[in-house]
Amino acid sequence: MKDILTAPFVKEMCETTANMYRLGWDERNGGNISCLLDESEVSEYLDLNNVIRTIPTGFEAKDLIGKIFIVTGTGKYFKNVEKDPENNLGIIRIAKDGTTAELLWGYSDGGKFTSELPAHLMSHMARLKVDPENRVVMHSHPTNTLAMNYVHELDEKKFTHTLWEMCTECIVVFPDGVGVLPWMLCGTNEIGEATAKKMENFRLVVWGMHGIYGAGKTMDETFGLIETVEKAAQIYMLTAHLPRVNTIKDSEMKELAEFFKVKYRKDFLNL
Ligand code: 2HA
Ligand code: ZN
Repeated sequence: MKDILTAPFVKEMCETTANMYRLGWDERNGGNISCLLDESEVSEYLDLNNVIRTIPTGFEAKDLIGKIFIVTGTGKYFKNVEKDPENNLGIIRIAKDGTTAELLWGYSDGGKFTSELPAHLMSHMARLKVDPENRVVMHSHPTNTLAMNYVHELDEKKFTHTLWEMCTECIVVFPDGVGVLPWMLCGTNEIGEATAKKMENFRLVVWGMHGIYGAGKTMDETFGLIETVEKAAQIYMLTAHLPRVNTIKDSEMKELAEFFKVKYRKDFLNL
């Protein structure tokens, strides 16, 4: 068996959490990531018959039975993942009953997966139906995105439209737009279900006055989606209180989307 700390999926979790922390998106224990792994890639590093312990997930994930995920731990700080991956991360497999997680590695101080596991697993199920290659779900508290929640209407058409206007490439990077949920209690199955419902149509979902969820095929793609929203939100926060002299017009956004051949939410433009 190879050393799990050298596995690309462990390294990628370390690098991504460190980047998110350095960007100021994930204070204290804020944020969480889950990534779907192939049995074949994990079996190079772990004996898949060796279940360390089982942990109830609190909900049923029938579509994910047997699937393996690497997931950040509850109460753990993104700041610390790189220093001690085995304590701050875990690799779990959804057991045959669909409601139990089998711990294969990690959470070494007796801990468990993020409290947002329902939102993650439900989002994985929703995204896999739309895109069988989806592997990553990421939650974060990016500063400007969050700030924008307090001064901008939480309407997904208006919110998306404003973001699209803030950087030329936004409509190309997230042509499917941004879904928006009102403030809801986090850590519950209810917010998980609401997020997953939005994930049927969006790869990005804002949790009102809390943060954002992103989903994608790879860590880079998912990080890049959130990063682009955060950049647009930053431009908005830098300019919202100033007179707007110039803007990207809806006809220009249409031109961009057509030139780059992306399938965009036409109903989010006013043409
Ligand atoms: O994991 O961000 O939403 C901590 C959180 C909960
Ligand atoms: Zn959060």
